[in-house]
Amino acid sequence: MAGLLPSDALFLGFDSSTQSLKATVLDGNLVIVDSESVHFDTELPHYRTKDGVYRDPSGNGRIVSPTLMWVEALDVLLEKLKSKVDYGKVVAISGSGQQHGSVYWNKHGKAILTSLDPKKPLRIQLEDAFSVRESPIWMDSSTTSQCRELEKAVGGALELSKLTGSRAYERYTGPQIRKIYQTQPDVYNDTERISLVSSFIASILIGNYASIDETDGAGMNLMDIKQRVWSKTILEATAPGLEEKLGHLAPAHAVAGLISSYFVERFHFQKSCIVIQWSGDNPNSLAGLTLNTPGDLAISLGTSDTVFGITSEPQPSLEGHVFPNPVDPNCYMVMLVYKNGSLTREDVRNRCAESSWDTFNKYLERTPSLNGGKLGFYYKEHEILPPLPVGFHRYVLENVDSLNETKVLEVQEFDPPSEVRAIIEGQFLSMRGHAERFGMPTPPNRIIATGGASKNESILKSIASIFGCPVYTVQRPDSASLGAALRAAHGWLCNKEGRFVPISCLYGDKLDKTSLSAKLAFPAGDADLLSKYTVLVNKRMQIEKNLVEKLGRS
Ligand code: ADP
Ligand code: XUL
Repeated sequence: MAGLLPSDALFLGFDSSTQSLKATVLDGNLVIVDSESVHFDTELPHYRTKDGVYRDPSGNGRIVSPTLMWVEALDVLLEKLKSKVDYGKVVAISGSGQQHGSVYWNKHGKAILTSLDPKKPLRIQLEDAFSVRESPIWMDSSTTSQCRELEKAVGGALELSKLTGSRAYERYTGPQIRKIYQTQPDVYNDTERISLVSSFIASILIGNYASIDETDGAGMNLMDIKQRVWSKTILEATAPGLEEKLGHLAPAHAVAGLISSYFVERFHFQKSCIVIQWSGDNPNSLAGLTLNTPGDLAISLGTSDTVFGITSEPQPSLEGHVFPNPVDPNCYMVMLVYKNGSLTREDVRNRCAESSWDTFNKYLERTPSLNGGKLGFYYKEHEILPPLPVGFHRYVLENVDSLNETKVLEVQEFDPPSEVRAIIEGQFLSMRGHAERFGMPTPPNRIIATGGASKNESILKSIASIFGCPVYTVQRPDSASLGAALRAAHGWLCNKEGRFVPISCLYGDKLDKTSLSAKLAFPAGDADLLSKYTVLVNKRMQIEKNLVEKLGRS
């Protein structure tokens, strides 16, 4: 683009997410030339995961994934892609990892990484490289006591949020590390290095430990978000000798290293191919959606649902998260995260809509907006926002159309079509309520929808009505691997120029000619309906507050 990228070069972006490993390949004009994926449950069935994870049956909130499964997925994906993509043309690689998940290398980790044998698959060679074989992931909620300890160490939850960008969350890596240190001190002591999912796969690609990038590093409760360095106070409160195990932080656009000879010899990558720092899936989606206007929001509907935008003046608070922006050092990313996203929608689809998205959508279209006052809260997993345990709560609000005093009745069940509308309206009313409370723009100028469920037009239409703004989509729902490929190109350019270059230089005014451009999917909904939803948002937030007071984690 604008001659800044070589026209015959390729840029490879990965996304190691909860349910699959995906890849997107961009050419020098930022046009997608190929994509591929490996679905964990179905393509690697010997790990016996469900949705890519193991849930502890005792209900203690422990959720992990087998670390080796991610390694084997890389073996399989590179084999699948090699007949379609000339790896010799790839000049830069980057990737996304599900945020917060952590990998624990044992004392042999570095030696194994630096001596990989190109004749053998990665899985066989990395089998004995880890001190913890099951990586805690973002869905875990088993570290509530460690969260409170870390908050106490810096003077409270708000103080921790001001320092690191978030109060302590169970899934964040700091509390996870502390739990391992407290419950398995030998395992902690045997750990040479701790990686995030993002820096873990970057490490395999460079054949050495890769740094954690400053953006994904903000999802650990360990990094001073203003200075972008580890906070010594919190490291000490987490576990002894932690700084050495974490290594240095690096900016997202930096080069992690040259690709290792393993990939040059086994897959014929060129020796000069560089690996750009990997980052979190949400930050890379922000890059892939080219989100650069403070009034715009993105909604990602993957295994988790997230809402994010940008700001130059972040106000870290008791809700939501602040991360450095991976493509703009002067700006931050703000985000809300829900654990009950696609898998909880699938549960309703399977129970009430014959396990079919078509039937699900038919029910959504057939039921009236506002659902005749039927309002639902569906937590199939312990929720992050609000911090409520597993459980379903259904209410009927009388006179929901009249905006007057309404009576709220709790009920046990809804008819199937109403249940479908209740989960969709419930999820997006909650997003709107919390986004407003977190200071995100209302209504946004526009919403860009991404993630697996963003291909569902009936869901997009509900978003446009509830938020009162137009909804856009991009060419493919996988913005995290697309964003990673774009960041590979960005990092390549910064490296070539020897300085940070604004990412917009890659596409200039020709965004429409690339695979990054967004298209209008639905215009803003009706204004009268929007004002009714505004009333409903407030009522929902009141009911939610009562639920949190009664049942919430503290
Ligand atoms: P992740 O990257 O977090 O693993 P994805 O973004 O790949 O997840 O999204 C996967 C989810 O997309 C599936 O769990 C599925 O429920 C959802 N999905 C796929 N197609 C549809 C559809 N037509 N309508 C609603 N949801 C869908
Ligand atoms: C973000 C989060 C999830 C994961 C999903 O804070 O926990 O969105 O990144 O992969």
